[in-house]
Amino acid sequence: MRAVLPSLALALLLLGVPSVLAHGTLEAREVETLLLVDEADDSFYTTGGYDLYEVYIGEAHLREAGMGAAGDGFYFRTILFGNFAERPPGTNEYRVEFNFAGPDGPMMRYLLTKDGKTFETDFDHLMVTVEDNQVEVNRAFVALQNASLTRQMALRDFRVTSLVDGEVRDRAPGGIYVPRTGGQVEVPMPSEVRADSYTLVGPTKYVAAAAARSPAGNYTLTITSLLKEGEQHVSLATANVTDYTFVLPAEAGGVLKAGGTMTIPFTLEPMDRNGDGALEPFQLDVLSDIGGRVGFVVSLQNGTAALLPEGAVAVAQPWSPETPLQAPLPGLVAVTLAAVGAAFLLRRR
Ligand SMILES: [Ca+2]
Ligand SMILES: [Ca+2]
Repeated sequence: MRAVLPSLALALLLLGVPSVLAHGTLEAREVETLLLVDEADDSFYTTGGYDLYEVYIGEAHLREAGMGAAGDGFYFRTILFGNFAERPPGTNEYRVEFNFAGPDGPMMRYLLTKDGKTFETDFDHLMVTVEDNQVEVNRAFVALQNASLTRQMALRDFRVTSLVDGEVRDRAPGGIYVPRTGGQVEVPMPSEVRADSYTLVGPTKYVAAAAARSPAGNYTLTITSLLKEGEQHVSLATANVTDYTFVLPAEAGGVLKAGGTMTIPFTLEPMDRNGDGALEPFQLDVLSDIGGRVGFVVSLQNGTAALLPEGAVAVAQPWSPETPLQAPLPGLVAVTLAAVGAAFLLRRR
């Protein structure tokens, strides 16, 4: 049985509660989408729990989560109003649950505190700033791969719930709940869903990057900021460079102003170091310090080393230093397949 009190009842219930505590605010960021706007209510400072407010979603690459696509994910950013140090006597835990659904169904991640300073969570990464009367949740991060999600999938049904010792105190969307009623008494409060779905695009809203090779074999990487305001620091990262010689200038990267562009020259040559006649592709990431990533796979294209967009087929490709750079690759592949086929037939006999 769940009753809904009119706001007048709430006013009476909370009579005597000071409403002079100033709330911090969340500044919108251009790479993020506002999902929920929930009423901020000062009663939480005395009745306990975290008061839900605005909730944003954004996408970012976190190196801590992994190289390349393994480090891509989405995050919630929000601010929780409340002061654990002044919780009602006997209170042990403030907990916030983030519910959302992907194509395979509903998912939930939580964060909780038992001391108001440190947080336990099942988010892949959690960055919070704890202040006296609020907790800024800068990034509550979910790695896409860990959640069996990929780009182009839509997330929906965003709901956030604030609980005190397991009892609901605030919902977004939804009202607030009268303490010590077992979450049965909801007080309607303004609460809006601003976006009911969000389609994952990857951490692509920060920078764009394009690679080019001149006929003389000079390579350049052109990186452009996609931001309308603010600076970001750009750097490059590679993994598994075994079969290419890849040389960057000493100062590769740096600060990129809003809308700005930088060009990085580099040298890139095939080099079959282990002599197995194949070139192992490698991953090259253009990273921005605030979360952007553009991934490339360095591989052979028509016999020439090339930066291909991540996701392009990248398997070890046959190569030898004697191979003319313009040799048509399909021919090489056909020859190799024929050789493998012949060896297989010979073995069968
Ligand atoms: Ca609220
Ligand atoms: Ca609410």
